[in-house]
Amino acid sequence: MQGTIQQNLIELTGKPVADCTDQELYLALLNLVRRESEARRTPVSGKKLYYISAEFLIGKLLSNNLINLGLYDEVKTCLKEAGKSLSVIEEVEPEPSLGNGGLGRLASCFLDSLATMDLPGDGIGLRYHFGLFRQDLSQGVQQEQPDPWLTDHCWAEPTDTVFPVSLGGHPVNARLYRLAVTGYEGRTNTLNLFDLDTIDESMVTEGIRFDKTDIEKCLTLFLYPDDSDEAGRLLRIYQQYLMVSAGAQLILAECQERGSNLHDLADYAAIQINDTHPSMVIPELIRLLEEKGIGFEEAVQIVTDTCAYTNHTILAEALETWPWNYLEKVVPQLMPIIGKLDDLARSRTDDRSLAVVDDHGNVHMAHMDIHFTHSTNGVAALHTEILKNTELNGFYRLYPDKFNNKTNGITFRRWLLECNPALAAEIETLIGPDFKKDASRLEQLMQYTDAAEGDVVVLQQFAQIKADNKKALASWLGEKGIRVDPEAMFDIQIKRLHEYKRQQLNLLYLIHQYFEIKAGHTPAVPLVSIFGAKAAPAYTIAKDIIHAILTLSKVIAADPEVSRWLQVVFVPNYNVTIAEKLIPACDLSEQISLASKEASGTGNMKFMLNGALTLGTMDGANVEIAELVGKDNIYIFGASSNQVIHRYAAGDYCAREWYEADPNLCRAIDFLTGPEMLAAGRSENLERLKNELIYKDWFQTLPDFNAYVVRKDQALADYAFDPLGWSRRALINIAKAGYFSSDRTIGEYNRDIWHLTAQH
Ligand code: GL7
Repeated sequence: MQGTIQQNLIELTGKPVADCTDQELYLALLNLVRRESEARRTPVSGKKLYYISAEFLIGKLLSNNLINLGLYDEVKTCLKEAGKSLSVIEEVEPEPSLGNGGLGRLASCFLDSLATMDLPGDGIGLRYHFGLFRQDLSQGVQQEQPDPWLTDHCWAEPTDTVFPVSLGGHPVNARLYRLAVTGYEGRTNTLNLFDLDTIDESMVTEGIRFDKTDIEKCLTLFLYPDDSDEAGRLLRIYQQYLMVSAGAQLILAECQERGSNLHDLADYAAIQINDTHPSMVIPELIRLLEEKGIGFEEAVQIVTDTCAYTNHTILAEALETWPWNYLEKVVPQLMPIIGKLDDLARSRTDDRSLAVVDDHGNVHMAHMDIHFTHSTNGVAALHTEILKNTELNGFYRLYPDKFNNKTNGITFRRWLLECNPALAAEIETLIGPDFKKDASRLEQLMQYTDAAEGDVVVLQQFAQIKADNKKALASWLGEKGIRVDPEAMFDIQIKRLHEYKRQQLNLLYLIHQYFEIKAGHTPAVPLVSIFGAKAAPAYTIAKDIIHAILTLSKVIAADPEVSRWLQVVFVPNYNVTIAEKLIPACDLSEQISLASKEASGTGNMKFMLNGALTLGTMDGANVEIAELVGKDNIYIFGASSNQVIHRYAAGDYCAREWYEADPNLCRAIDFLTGPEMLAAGRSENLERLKNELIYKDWFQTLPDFNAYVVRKDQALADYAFDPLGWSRRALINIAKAGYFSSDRTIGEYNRDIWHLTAQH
C-alpha cells in the first residue's frame, strides 16, 4: 500500500478522518480494501478449482479483509486517533444472508483457506437479492421478512460479462458479479455470483411472498424459496440451472483462455459440486462440450475427470430428486443427455436402486453425481462410514475407489483472530504467531495444561478472557433489552432449527430444570441458556419449537424464584455476525443431534477453538473432537449411531412408551400445554408440539432425555465446583482444535482430489 492509512482515507474521502461520517469511512475502507485486494491478483496458469455452491454464507467482509490484508491494526489505530471506532463503522455493513447454515459457511471458509494457501480457487453461486430471510420474533412466533443487502456500494461488483441461458426455452442473460476473496497474507481469488438484470424487488409483499411463476422477475430474489408447491419447486430448478449454466460457460471460457483445448479440460479445471444443488452442471457441461464438437462418450469422460461431489447429509429431504416432467419444463435441452446418462449408469450395474432415473420417473441428482464424477466425499469420518456402509452402500460396492472422507474445518482467521482478538493475543504471547497459518501449532498450548503450580496463572488468564467476553456479550444483549447475569454459566445452542438437531431436547431439559428449582433443588450454578436458529418457512414443527422456547423464556422471566437460577434467551435473526459475538462467550456448547444424523457440524469446532466444552452425542465431527480431547474433556451422552440405525431398521420405536414410563419426561412434556405456558403462548403451536413428541418423535428425543439431564447437570457441577479444572479442560480443547482448521481440510482436498499448484 502506498502512503499511510490516514493519507489513503483522506484521499478517498476528501476530508480529515475526524470530519467523516461512519458511512463515509465505511465506503472509503471498502474502496481501500478493494484496491489492495486487486493488487494481489495474479493471473492463473494451469489448473483452477471452481467450487459451485447454492450457498456462500460469507458474513461481513470489512474486518475480515482488513485482517487478511494485514491492515487491521493500523486502521483501528488511525480511526481511534480521530475519535472513530472500527466496530461502530462495521455496523454500517449489511451482512449478506446468502446461505442457510453450515454448508454455506463451509464454502466461505474454504474460499478463505484456498486464498490463504495461495491456491487458485474461485466460487460460483447466485446473487440473491434478499438472501434466506430476516427472522422477526416480535410476535412470539417466527415471521419472515426480506433481508436486503444490495446497497449502492457493495462488495460484489457488476461486470460486463453476460452468458446466455435458456430457461424453459426462454433466453435470458446471466450477468456476472465478482467479489474479491483475499487470503490471509495470500492471493486474491474470486467469488463469481450470477444474477438477471430483470429482477423486480418490488414484487415481494406481505413478508416474503411473491409470484413464483414470473421467473425473469423473481428468479434470484431469495435463497431456497418455499418449495411446498409446484411453482416453488420449479423455481428452485430454474435457479439451479441459471447457476450451473452460467457457471459452466464461465469455466469453459476461462479454461480456453488459459490454453485448454477442452479435450484436456481436467488439466485446467477441478469442479467441486457442493451437495446436489449444482448437480445439473454435469449434463450442462456435456451439452456445451457436444456443442463444441466433442462426442458424447468423450464428453462424459472429460466431465467425470473434472468434477467431484461432496455429500453433506444423509437426510432424505436434502438428497434431491426431481420429477422428470419438472425438469422437462425447465431444462428440455438437458433431457436427452440425462436419458443417455441413465442408460450408461444402467449398463454399469443391475442394481436398479442405483439408477439416475428411477422407475417412477424421478431423477436422483446424487446418483448422477456419483456415477459421473471421479470422487464422492463425506464431511466427517463417521458420516463417510455411514455413507459407505448404509446410505450409499450400493455405490460404494460399485465404485470403492471414488469414496473418501474430508472432515470439515473452519477458518481460524474469522473464528479466532477476528471474533476473539483477546484470546488470539494471549495465544500469541504464549506460543508465538505461527498458529495463524499453521493451526497444528496450537498443540503447543498443551504444555500449560499440566496441573503444575506455574500454569495456574496462565489458566486464570484464559478464564479472565472468557469472563470479559461474557461481559461484552451481556452488554450487547443489554442494548437489545435482554439482561443476563455474566457470572452464570453460558450454555449456547446456535444452528438451523431442525428436529434432528434436537433443540426440543434442550427445551425439555430447561422445563425439567424449572421444576427442580421450584422444588428447591437449585442447580450448581445459575444458567443462561441461549438459542439462535432460523426455521425453514414451511417447517411447521420447527416453528412450534421456536414458539415453545420463546414462551418458556417469558414464563421463567416472570417468575423471580426461577429466573434467579435460569434464564432462556432466544437471539433473533441468527447469522454469522451474531455467531461471532456468541461463540467467544460460550462455556458449554450444545451439539446434541441424534447420532448418525448430523453429517459433521462446524459450530462444534468454532466453540471448541474458543474454549467452550462440548455437551454432545457421538455424531458427526463430535466423534473426532472426543477422540482428540479425550473423554474427560467433553460431555458425551446418548445412543450411539449404531443403536439409532438399528432402532430405525427395527421400526419399533414408540415415543409414547418412553413418555409414559418416565415421570420426569412426562412432567416436562405435559408442561408444554400446562396453564403457565398456555397463559403466555399459543395453544395451537404448543399442543401440536406436544403431540409430535408423544406420538412421533422422529428423531428419538425421549430415549436420550435422561442421559442428557445427567451429563448436563454434571457439567454445571464441574463448572461450579472446579473452575480451575474447567479452564484447564477448556485450554485442552483450544490446543486440540488445530485439526479443525479449514487449511487442513483444503490441503486434503487438494492432495486427493484437485491437485492444484500454489501460485502467488
Ligand atoms: C450440512 C450438514 O447438516 C452439517 O452437518 C455439515 O457440517 C454441513 C457442512 O458439511 O453441511 N448439510 C446441509 O445440507 N446443511 C448443512 O449445514 C445445510
